[in-house]
Order: sequence, then C-alpha cells, then structure tokens
Amino acid sequence: MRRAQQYVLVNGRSVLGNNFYNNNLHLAAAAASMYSSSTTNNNNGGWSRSRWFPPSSPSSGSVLAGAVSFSAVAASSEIYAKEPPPINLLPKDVVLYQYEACPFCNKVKAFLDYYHIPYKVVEVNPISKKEIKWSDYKKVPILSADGQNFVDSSDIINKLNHKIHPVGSAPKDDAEENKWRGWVDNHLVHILSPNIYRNPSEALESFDYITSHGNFSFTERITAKYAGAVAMYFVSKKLKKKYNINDERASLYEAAETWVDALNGREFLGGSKPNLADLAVFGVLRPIRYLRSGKDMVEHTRIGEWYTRMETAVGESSRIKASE
Ligand SMILES: N[C@@H](CCC(=O)N[C@@H](CS)C(=O)NCC(=O)O)C(=O)O
Repeated sequence: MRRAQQYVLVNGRSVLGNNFYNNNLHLAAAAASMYSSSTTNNNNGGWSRSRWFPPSSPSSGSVLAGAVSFSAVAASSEIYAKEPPPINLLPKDVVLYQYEACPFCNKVKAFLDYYHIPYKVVEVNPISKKEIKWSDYKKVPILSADGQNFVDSSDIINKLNHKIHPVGSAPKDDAEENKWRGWVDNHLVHILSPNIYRNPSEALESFDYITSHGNFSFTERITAKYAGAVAMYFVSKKLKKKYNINDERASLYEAAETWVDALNGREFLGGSKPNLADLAVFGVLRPIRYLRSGKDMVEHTRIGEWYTRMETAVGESSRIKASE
C-alpha cells in the first residue's frame, strides 16, 4: 500500500489563506473544491443514456460517410464491448455521492459504467454538503452499495472490483496497473486544474461546466461561476508553483505522451481490454476532454486513438436518471 498522501489542488484554505473565505469567494472556493484533491491512495485494497459531455458535434458529412462511420463504430463497439459482471454479483442499490466534475468521482463512474453497474447519483452541494451530513467523511466520492458505505475513489474501486469478480477469478494484483493508477492520483490529477483554469476564458468555460452540472441554487450558480473563475485563475497560478509546473499545456501533453508510451503499442494498458489504470486515466480526463484543454491535448498528442477506444469500451453510462 502506498503512503497516504495529502495534497491540496485547489483548496482555497491552504492556497489563499483566510481572506479567501470572504464574501463570494467562499462560494467560489466551494465550487472550486470540486477539483480539490486531498488524495489518500490505497490501491490494495430504466438506465440512463446520459453523458457528462456532449460528444463533439458531428460534422455535416455525406450520408455515405455517415453510413460508413456508423458501421465502423458498430464494429468497434463489439470489439470493445463492456464487461457486465454476473448478475448475482452486481452490487445493489448503488448510490454515488459526488461532484459532477470531480476527477476522483469520475474515476469511480468510469468503473461503474464499464462494468455496467447501475447507480444513482446524488450531487453534493459543495457549500452546504447537506447531502452527506450523515457521513463523518466530508469528501466525495462516497459510494453506498448493498447497505455499506465506501470512501476514497481507489478504495471504492478496489472493493467493487473484488465484489464483481467471482471467487477464484479475481484479477491478480498487477504491478504495472497499480503503478499507473498511482500515477493518475499523484501526478495526472495535479496537472488538470492549472490547465482548465489557465486563462480567464478557460476558467470561465470550466466554471460554466461545473456550475451547470453541479448542485447549486440559481444565485449560487451565477456567483460561483464568475467568482469561481476569477479565484481559480489565481489559484491555478499558485498550483503551478506548488507542483513545479512551468508550462501547464506542455505538462498535459507530456503526461498524455507518457501514457501512450506506457501503452507500448497495446490497445489498452490491460491489453485487449481496459484495466483499472485505463479506467482511471480515462475517468479523470473525461471531464476535461471537450474543454479547450482536452481538445488541445487530443490535437497535440497521440492520446486521441486510445481515448476514442476507451469511449467505445466504456460505452453508455449505467447511471440511473432521477426520473426513472
Ligand atoms: N483521495 C480521495 C480524494 C477525494 C477528494 O479530494 N475529493 C474532493 C473533490 S474532487 C473533495 O471532496 N474535496 C473536499 C471538499 O470539497 O470540501 C479520493 O481519491 O476519493
């Protein structure tokens, strides 16, 4: 088990000090805490059709091109089909307490989606946190399943992974997989905030996403969007220093290239199917993929093909919509 490591990615308390909690910035900090990340690593241990991001809008190609690409997608989705666990091993009554844009929560969702485990989502209000009042643990994700509560994204995934694999067929502890899962928690997540809040327009784009998907009242939403964008723009500059990031885009591209190198020609780190490291990298990148930074990353690195394979492999979300 790796050493528990605490770090503050965008937590206003440590980065900006007490003044940060004045007035609207309190709200912004709370919104921003969706990307705050105190990581405790522990690697040992009717369904909706919703997506968090709209897929990039299809270009107006010809009907023929459309038909060809449709059959290509159909063929590839068979190749990278999901892996539904045996029905008797499916965890029941799964509820994920989350922030929509939180990278750790998105790691868990990538796992649930890939294994076709239906789950409800409770969007936590980052300011009041009233939805998790019952819990002593005050971060997200928190997952309840089969009447038990689990905390910490890696731990949640480990426990679920054990649950869904029949005795004797549990995947072996894989050093390479563990190494890259650790890389996600200890390296990749640090690079995200400096990128998505890189300049005022990107900070606004990110907060537009965060506040439109998060659990905010109308006034909170407006305040959090603008105050949050301003605050996080400055916070992201501090984070760059803290994590020795000179050029945030260069670091993002480097991380993407490092990951592609790790694949070493394989379709997935797990070979012909994604493993938990593939799901972790995909999970934390999913909230940024269609933001400016994610688009740049795909344009300037070789990660795009793997990412598209992952989108196909993970497929539709198994999230249960509130109305269903
Ligand atoms: N090690 C934890 C980190 C969880 C975490 O730091 N979550 C952030 C949201 S991304 C959080 O809840 N921060 C505290 C807050 O919002 O007050 C995990 O992997 O689940």
